Amino acid sequence: SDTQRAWALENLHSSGQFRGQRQMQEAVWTLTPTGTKRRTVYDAAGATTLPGKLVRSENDPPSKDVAINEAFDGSGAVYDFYLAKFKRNSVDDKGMRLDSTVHYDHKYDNAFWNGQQMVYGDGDGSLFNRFTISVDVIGHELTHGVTQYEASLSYQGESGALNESMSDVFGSMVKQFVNKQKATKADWLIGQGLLTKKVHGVALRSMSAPGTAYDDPVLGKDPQPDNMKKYVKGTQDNGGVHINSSIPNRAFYLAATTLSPTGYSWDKAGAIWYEVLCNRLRPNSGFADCRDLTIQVAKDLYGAAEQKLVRKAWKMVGL
Ligand code: ASN
Ligand code: ZN
Repeated sequence: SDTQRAWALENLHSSGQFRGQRQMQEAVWTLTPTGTKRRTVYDAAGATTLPGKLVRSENDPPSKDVAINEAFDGSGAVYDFYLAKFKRNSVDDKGMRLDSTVHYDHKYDNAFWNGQQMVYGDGDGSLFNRFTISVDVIGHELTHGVTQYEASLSYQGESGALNESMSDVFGSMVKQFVNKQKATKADWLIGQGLLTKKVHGVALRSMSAPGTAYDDPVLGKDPQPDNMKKYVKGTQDNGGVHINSSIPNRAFYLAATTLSPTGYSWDKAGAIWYEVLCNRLRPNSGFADCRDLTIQVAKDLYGAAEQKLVRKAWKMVGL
């Protein structure tokens, strides 16, 4: 089949027998039909060399290692979500392979997209569990890849907080898609299950009630603001990209639940945000730009009633 020929091309390339990376990519794209998931999972075995040892590829049986299977299944769910709801064919919309590395470093308390692949730590077991445990976190990391290929939001200040927010918005929708949850039935938490039982908290972040996800003697209190009036300035965290992302996050939560009171987040709000991410935002766009663009796209896609609800959602977070 074409798919098998595409994989054969990639294998030839990996073994150094094929022409250039670019030509190889183009050959793979033209041979791989939309809807073909191409996933790999690697094991860093506690080290930081990427990608590590290949431990699972498409069509392989499940591993005995739960983190390997969660990375594999989670990236599959993210692929399925983007294709089913936005007709998007992988991170680059050209069928790009989804590569993940698990067991990165020792007791590593994070997960990240490195510009080419996902990377997951095991957590220290004291504060954090393994980072593959929450499918919204997998959706969050892969959406950094989508943003890189689309709006390319600069990772600092307001554009960086929008970049972070897009990852939470689509990560949360991935979880709602997997759980078949309507907007008003979702918990709107990011990273539920990631904090150990020892921690006083329920998740990494709350999109509906920012600032309430945890309050713990070791971790401190969830620092996220629920309104532009409380925007956190400073140089830490690239100007608070993981802090102030809660402001556009809550605008999305309010838009999704009011635009689709009996439906799904992606029905209207998700479709608006997706169009804005892919075709309207620019690398240096800020919160007010995102507000104006989502208000405009609500009118373009749906009409005046929807436009009014999106305007109201942003107004409620001080924009
Ligand atoms: N988990 C974090 C994120 O995806 C890692 C980072 O700071 N880039 O935003
Ligand atoms: Zn992120």
